Amino acid sequence: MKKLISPKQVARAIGVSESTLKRWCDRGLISMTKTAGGHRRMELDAVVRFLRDSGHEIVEPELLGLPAAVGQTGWTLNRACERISSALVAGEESVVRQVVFDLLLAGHTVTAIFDDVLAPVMHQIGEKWACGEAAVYQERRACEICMRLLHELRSTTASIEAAAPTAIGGTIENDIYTIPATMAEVVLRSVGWMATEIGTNLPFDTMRKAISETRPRLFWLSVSFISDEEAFVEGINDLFLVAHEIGSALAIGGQAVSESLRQKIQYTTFCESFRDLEMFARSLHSHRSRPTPASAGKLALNQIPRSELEQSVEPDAGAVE
Ligand code: B12
Repeated sequence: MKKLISPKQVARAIGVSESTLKRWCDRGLISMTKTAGGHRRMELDAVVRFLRDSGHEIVEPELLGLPAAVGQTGWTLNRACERISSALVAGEESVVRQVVFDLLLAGHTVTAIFDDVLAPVMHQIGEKWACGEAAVYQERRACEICMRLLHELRSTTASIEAAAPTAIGGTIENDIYTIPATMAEVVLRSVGWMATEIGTNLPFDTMRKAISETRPRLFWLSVSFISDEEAFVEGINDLFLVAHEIGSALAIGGQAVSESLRQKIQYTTFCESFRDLEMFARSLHSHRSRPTPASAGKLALNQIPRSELEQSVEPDAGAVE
């Protein structure tokens, strides 16, 4: 269930009056829904998009459930990698969340954050572990913090439309890498797909059954560890046949699939990065990203004279929501 936020909370979080915030909602500048009682409510994703597109500052991020320091620092991607890498090894979870939400507010997509920040950072942590600079518990704690962040980003993506194309996915038998498999789910949800991860360490027969029974438009497979290459090649090719029959596209990615292995397997697309997956998903289903109200022909926020933006409206009868 998506967490909904009231105009009062958002208004305080971004330092404007509640009536101004309500007027922006009514002008469609911030996507909102209304409760049965007619009260306005917003999703965090809509508020993040409004802040990103309007450049409006955030003064009390905690009111939106975000770390207190969000919105105060601009990051180059390199600086963000350095800060997240040291914070992950040190177990500073709120710092990791803060930098990632700063990047989202600065306009970076989850796909770019995964490819250009979190993946390189996890590689660095692998090197620190391999050369003894990071202990096993620090690597594992970093993985847990990363997984909680991915679930938070999953719950922050906009609600998926009922008619959205479906996708399911996971990892093969003996592959317990949840991070890249969950990143694929969040990337697909961020471009409007009803994507559901069905788990890790999945035997091929149950993946074939999942495709036959749920008939997804897309099946993704994250391959970070292969225990038996021969069984892998046979399993993937059987899976592709079933997917093809059903009309499901098979997208594969992962560092364990070497060039020579790729020659032996069938798939619809092989993705070197999550950008590849996002582009493939968009090509399959041109997700008309929910127009930011500004871009929907309504006046762009920065085109509305500040005086007009600040004009207050009559609060609703029985106003405070
Ligand atoms: C975290 C980690 C683990 C964690 C995983 C935690 C989790 N919940 O996911 C745990 C502790 C489970 C683990 C276990 C092992 N690990 Co490990 N692990 C890592 C580490 C540090 C980071 C991996 C990661 O999350 N990367 C982040 C992802 C997003 O990046 P990526 O995989 O490069 O993905 C990019 C692309 O490939 C692509 N992509 C990847 N997957 C997908 C999927 C789709 C659908 C798409 C579209 C794209 C895509 O997009 C990504 C971004 O650009 C790596 C170091 C490294 N260099 O990667 C070692 C590493 C991969 N592990 C290694 C090893 C050896 C192991 C073990 C075998 C150790 C052991 N003896 O037990 C086990 C195997 C476990 C198993 N059976 O699955 C070695 C692999 C060496 C090799 N080449 O084979 C590495 C390289 C460490 C090292 N330096 O030696 N590991």
